[in-house]
Amino acid sequence: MKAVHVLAAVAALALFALLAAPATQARAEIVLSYANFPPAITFPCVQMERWADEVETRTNGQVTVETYPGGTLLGAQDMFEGVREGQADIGCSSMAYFPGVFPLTSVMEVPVGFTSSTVPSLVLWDLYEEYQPAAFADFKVLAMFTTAPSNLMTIQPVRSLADLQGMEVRASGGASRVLEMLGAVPVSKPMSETPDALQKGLIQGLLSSLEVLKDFNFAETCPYETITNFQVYPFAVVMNRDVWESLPDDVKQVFDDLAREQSLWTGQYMDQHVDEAVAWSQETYGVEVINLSDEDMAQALATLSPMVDEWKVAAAAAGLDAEAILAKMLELKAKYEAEYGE
Ligand code: DTR
Repeated sequence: MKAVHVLAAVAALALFALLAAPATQARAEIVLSYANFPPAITFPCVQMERWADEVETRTNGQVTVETYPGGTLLGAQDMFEGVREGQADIGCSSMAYFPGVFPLTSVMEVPVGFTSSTVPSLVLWDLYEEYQPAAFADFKVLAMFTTAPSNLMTIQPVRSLADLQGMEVRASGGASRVLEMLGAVPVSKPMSETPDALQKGLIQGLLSSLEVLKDFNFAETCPYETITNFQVYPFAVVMNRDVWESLPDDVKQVFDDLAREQSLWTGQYMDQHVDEAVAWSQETYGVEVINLSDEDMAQALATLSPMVDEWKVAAAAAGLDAEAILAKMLELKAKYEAEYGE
């Protein structure tokens, strides 16, 4: 009889546990897809994984983020359209790959002498918050950040602006314009096609932030790195507006609280990763880091200064107060350079 009682008690407990389980999971789980275009080890995907982890932790597992690196869900060029149409809930791309589409944030593509990723990432985020650019009206923006400034990675050394004349160098967007104005021959390609172009001898180098020396192993083919600190590439992480509207308020709050923090985190991650990638390239391949003379740097910036006016004309044509936006960007640049000791 006793054993029967125990059995009955166990069965009752089991039934209770079964019935109770759904009640403790009453908060429906939210699963969000997040598309990204470059390989998983590159910085846009590293920041994506960090955001996904933070969201899962801060929502106590209520939100799960399924990440799709390497263009497995959407490529760089399809990103904004794909998120707008709901092919992915969230996506990350660079506005520099869409000339003319993002007239306000393209102010970040004017070479004004940023020396890090941290400062322009914060500047971009503040500009976004202050001006709420129309180009993002269809989205919920979850973060914005930039690359570190662009530098030359070349097969032959570029020790002066003269060495750059006629050299075929890969870039994209505003960076291609920079090369053209300085007398090089820009070859516009997405980052993913660059390794092949280098191998085939189609280009003699590239212009980008230096962390790619390690992440794409460009240090092996490009032993000369010339510091130019040209323009940065602005990036945005956007969410489908309808999906955003469907989220509960506490989840929305988590995303909002994370936005500026994530932008700053990405800038700081990139800065330390650039340093690490350069050190790794020196140790692994003995690459040489070259600084241009002060005269050449001054001449380069003077040659590139019409890019400021080109941006102003394009921004004004898009109905923006170009002078005010540019002034605000420079004011924020000075503020954050002081704050972060640059
Ligand atoms: N420099 C831009 C953007 C960029 C910099 N690092 C990476 C890594 C992966 C993808 C893009 C980028 C470019 O050259 O495309």
